[in-house]
Amino acid sequence: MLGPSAPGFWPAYQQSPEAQDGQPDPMDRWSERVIGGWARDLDATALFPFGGPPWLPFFSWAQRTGRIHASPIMLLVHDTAGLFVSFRGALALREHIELPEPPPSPCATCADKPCTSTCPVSAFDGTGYNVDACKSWLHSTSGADCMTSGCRARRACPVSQSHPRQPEQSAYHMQVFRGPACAD
Ligand code: B12
Repeated sequence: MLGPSAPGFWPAYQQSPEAQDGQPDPMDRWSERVIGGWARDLDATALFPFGGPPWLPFFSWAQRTGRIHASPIMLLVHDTAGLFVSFRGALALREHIELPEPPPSPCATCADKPCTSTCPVSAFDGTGYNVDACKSWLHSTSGADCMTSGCRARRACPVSQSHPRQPEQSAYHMQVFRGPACAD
């Protein structure tokens, strides 16, 4: 499973033709070109988290790596990227590769679990995700902080805080997720 490596990913992506051509879905097209090229070189099959429905089960696959876990707010959490873990694609290889023993979930030793209490509209209750409440907030003036710096619950994760993800990268994804602002 392949995800962006911070902080180098965002500036490198910005130099790509897809980021500059003004056409729709630049990052998904970047992923298809780059990961598709690796797949050809490795005689592997490229798989992508977008392009659905139906969606390929990236959430379940991520948990099966052993290195990514369900957090208390049911977003995925990684030992070094924290709640900022995400995927641009995956490679289905023909051969089995040995991997080192995965570390435990960082949430197991996280006493305060700030992700559970930081969302300004309590969109995560531990069992589901209130998408309407989140999007309404993002469309309001008060939601500017989440829009420009990224989801506050994901940022609150102590592991995310030491992960050098660029705010511009979060802003891009929040914009895609929220959609255009109302015209009034
Ligand atoms: C649809 C979707 C959404 C929808 C709906 C989400 C919802 N209602 O919960 C919307 C558009 C709202 C959404 C939003 C976001 N998403 Co989203 N989304 C997806 C997508 C494309 C499909 C999910 C799906 O339905 N898969 C199909 C099902 C069958 O497969 P599965 O996911 O493996 O299914 C299993 C899990 O869902 C699991 N499961 C379900 N509930 C629970 C509960 C528990 C407790 C557990 C353990 C498991 C579990 O059980 C299922 C069966 O095995 C995935 C990518 C993908 N291909 O999976 C990204 C994905 C899950 N999203 C992701 C991201 C980054 C986001 C956003 C943060 C985007 C952003 N702003 O940057 C936002 C969240 C809002 C925020 N606070 O910022 C990341 C995960 C990041 C993370 N750390 O968890 C993914 C993997 C995409 C990626 N490219 O990396 N998303």
